[in-house]
Amino acid sequence: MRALISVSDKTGVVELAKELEALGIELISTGGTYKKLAEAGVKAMEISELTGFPECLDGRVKTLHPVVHAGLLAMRSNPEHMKQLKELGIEPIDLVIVNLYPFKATILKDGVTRAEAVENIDIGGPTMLRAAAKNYQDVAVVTDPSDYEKILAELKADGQVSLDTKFYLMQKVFMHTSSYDTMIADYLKKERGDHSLPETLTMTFEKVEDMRYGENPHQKAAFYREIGKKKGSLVDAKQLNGKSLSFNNINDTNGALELLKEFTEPTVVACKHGNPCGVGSADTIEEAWKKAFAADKVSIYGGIVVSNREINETIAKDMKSMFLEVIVAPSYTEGALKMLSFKKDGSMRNVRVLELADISEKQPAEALDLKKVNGGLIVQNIDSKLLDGDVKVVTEKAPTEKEMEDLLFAWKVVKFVKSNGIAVAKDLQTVGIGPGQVNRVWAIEQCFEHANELIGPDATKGAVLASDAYFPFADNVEAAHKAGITAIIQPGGSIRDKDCIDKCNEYGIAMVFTGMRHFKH
Ligand code: 93A
Repeated sequence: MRALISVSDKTGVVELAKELEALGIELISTGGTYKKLAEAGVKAMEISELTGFPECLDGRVKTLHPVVHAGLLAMRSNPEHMKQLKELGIEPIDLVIVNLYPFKATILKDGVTRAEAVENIDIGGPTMLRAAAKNYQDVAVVTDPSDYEKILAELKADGQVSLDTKFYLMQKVFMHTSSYDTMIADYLKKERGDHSLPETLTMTFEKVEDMRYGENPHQKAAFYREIGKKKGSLVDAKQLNGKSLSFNNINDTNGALELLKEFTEPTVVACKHGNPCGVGSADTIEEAWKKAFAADKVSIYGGIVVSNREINETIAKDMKSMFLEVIVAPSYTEGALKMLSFKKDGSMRNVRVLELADISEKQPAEALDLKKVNGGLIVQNIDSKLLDGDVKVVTEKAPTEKEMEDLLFAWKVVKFVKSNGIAVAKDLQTVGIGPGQVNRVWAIEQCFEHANELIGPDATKGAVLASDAYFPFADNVEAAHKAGITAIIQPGGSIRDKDCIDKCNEYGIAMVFTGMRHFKH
């Protein structure tokens, strides 16, 4: 039996080779691998000895030789193949242990050049892998060091690798080479600055971990990370305390973070079921936290809280008294982290505490938003804009400076509320959020009901209202007036805009149009 070993990731290769040698398997290996084995006292044949040809072009040509490939591709059950091998003086290769040049690690390195990346495109490795995998009935081909033990156990027990295992290894090869090539294609697309939606969507994701379950306990789930450099992503957050994030935690926290990125001033966002439930901005983060909490003291229970400034002990003291699922901030004071992580008796708290240093870094506008539908995928660019130029005052009355500040605050919030979405705000604090309603007036009414119930009967007096899409009818203005709303921000563009403007003028409400819609589903 002959084995060819050529690996970039040399984890466990010496131990494996020693065992193979002990089993009487003849070893052949390439430059670096050969050196490593020789240093460990394992006897192997250099690939150049097998091919009768030196490794050349800085290692670009090592195993690309008919002696190797005929040895891998000859079908043992085909007498003609075996006859030809004999005539050509080629011996079959039965076992291939190959892993590829570290293309991923190379492109993730800071300051990597294109030349360096291209040099790390493996040619000979995938060629061997594909050849060996195609001939899977006769050749066992191992790409993953975590499979070494499995094949060794079979070789020791039966003197061969089972057909079942070889079939499994074959499938693994094509998963490996296809994701390797996808990674290259994806890298090159970015290198060219090509942000088009291609005929075939090439993106590579790798598993971070299996999750306990998905959206519900009976759904299987895993978390995958997109390969490539990212900024401000939850995927790269450092978890300082608590259990690993659940499927819903990740979804909700991601939503809360994307909303938080709209703000540069100290801001806290509380989120539940993918919708913000309380948002506050202020001069200090303590004030912002107080506002986000005061906005809805009920829904925050079991919620997610994200802050764009350091969390200190004053805030942590409040937070530890409530049940929160996840907290994310750029940093924590030592005392705050202690309070959030441990109970009085020294036992661990359950809340997941995450640190994300570049929490305010936005995704590039060309980033993709993907949604799986049954049988397909709908793909769009992320909704990266907030406004398209200045807002336009459409009523006789213009908003005051303070109203304008609140209008823009509410507009930022409503962008991240599920449609039909309404956000009502006062003094840079949400006082009512109406998410996911099938008609707009219900979303508005829900806001007012919640505001009155959660904050008090006057919560919406003097507040402003933001709508993620235009008002189809003037009944929305009617409802806003009844609740005491003094200014409205909405995209405009309805055939009944005039009715709405007239109604605002009648009630002395200021209204501005953004000309931009922010549906979110
Ligand atoms: O440069 S290559 O594309 N040309 C080859 O002929 C070739 N043969 C094996 N890369 C090639 N390999 C790769 O070399 C393997 O896939 C493996 O990743 C690496 C091992 O090289 P070494 O043993 O010299 O460290």
